[in-house]
Amino acid sequence: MKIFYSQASPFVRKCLVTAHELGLSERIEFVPAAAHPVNRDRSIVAQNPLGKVPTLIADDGTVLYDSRVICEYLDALGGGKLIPRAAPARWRVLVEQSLADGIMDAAVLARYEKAVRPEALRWSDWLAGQLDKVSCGLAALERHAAGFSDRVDLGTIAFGCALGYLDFRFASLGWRDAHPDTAAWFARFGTRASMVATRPPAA
Ligand SMILES: N[C@@H](CCC(=O)N[C@@H](CS)C(=O)NCC(=O)O)C(=O)O
Repeated sequence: MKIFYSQASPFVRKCLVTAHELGLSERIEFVPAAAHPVNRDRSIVAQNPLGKVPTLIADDGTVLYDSRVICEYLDALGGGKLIPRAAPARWRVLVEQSLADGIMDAAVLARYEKAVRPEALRWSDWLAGQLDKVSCGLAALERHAAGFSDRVDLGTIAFGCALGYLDFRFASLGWRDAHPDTAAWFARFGTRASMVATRPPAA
């Protein structure tokens, strides 16, 4: 299978960590792509009209997006170890993924606001609103992190990728200061081979 990817994307990283944890990473071929909300990469658009990464082409040609669908596909292929089948664990893990994805969405939009939008068009309240989503998301994560123990599933993988993206693009937020349980958990989780192998490039 092939994945349209960017090393900087936390959503791509979520899929790649998932693949690593399932022993599937060797089966994935990387297609470098330049996903951009304005200068849209037509090579991605040809497969996924949204033009976003990650986009996965399965071996039978099926095109899969977005990252949630790709992770579910990989989990099915790899034996279903990362998304529990039964309630309540299933819903807990899927909501955790939603929270982590929401932190990533807000952080990516904040990044675009700072790095893509022309300075004259920037709106500081809008940026503050995105960063407040990140902050509220981190507060929710902090309430649960002490209970994660050594869990490895789509919920914890997604949180790991969200925190890794904050370190990559928003180190100045200093999120660890007010979130000690999350920081302690991430210090362990971030050393997993799957996380080390998929680290974003130096900011
Ligand atoms: N909901 C999507 C979000 C993916 C996403 O936002 N990817 C960014 C890169 S981190 C992208 O492709 N941006 C290009 C664009 O917004 O057009 C997913 O879970 O895969």
